[in-house]
Amino acid sequence: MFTLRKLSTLLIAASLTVLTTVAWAQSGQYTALSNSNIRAQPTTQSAVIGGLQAGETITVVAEAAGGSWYQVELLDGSTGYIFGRLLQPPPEAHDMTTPETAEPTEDGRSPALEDAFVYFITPFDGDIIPGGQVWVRMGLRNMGVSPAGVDRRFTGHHHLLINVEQLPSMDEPIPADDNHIHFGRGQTEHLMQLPPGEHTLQLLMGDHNHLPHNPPVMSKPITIIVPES
Ligand SMILES: [Cu+2]
Repeated sequence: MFTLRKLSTLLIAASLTVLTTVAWAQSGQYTALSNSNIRAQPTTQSAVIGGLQAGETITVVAEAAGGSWYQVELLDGSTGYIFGRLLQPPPEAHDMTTPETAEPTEDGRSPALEDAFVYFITPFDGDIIPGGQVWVRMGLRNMGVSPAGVDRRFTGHHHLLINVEQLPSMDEPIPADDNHIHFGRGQTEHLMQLPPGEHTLQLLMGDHNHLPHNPPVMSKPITIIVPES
């Protein structure tokens, strides 16, 4: 009995250590990706004790339920829980001792951090969109958005590639036409109308000169379907 009891104590101690570490590594100001309920416990059966609107931020203090929920701090100092996929983590803090302007890499392209990535918040891959009106909402992690013409390190602006079979050259400015849409003012949302059929969408970041970064920051292509009405 002694060994079993000792073992379980050790296991509990070990898992507590892991939980604490994970919580610290990921705590910070998170942003709600959509309107979200705050619950008393980390389960959808639990009472709703508050809410967040899309775009609002909240302090995450720990992970819960194996990482699928976050424990958040409310204004009155109490805590509640939000389902993890509803929250976007804060951009990582990076070393700011180097110059703000990007040192171009040897080929003249702006550097990007290896862990930078761009993704579709909407639509989802495989979405069927009756009527063809598509809200494209563009997400970006570990780099920032700057308008075209603004040379600031680890930033760029979004480009939406629509039905592009062959990716543009990574050594030249991204083309501007009906299939390559630039968001040079730093937009992160775009409403567009697509005809019936299957469409491929992909996101590609470009720097102040519309050049892809090194390494390029691009999303996986997704496919959406607009049914014949
Ligand atoms: Cu551009």
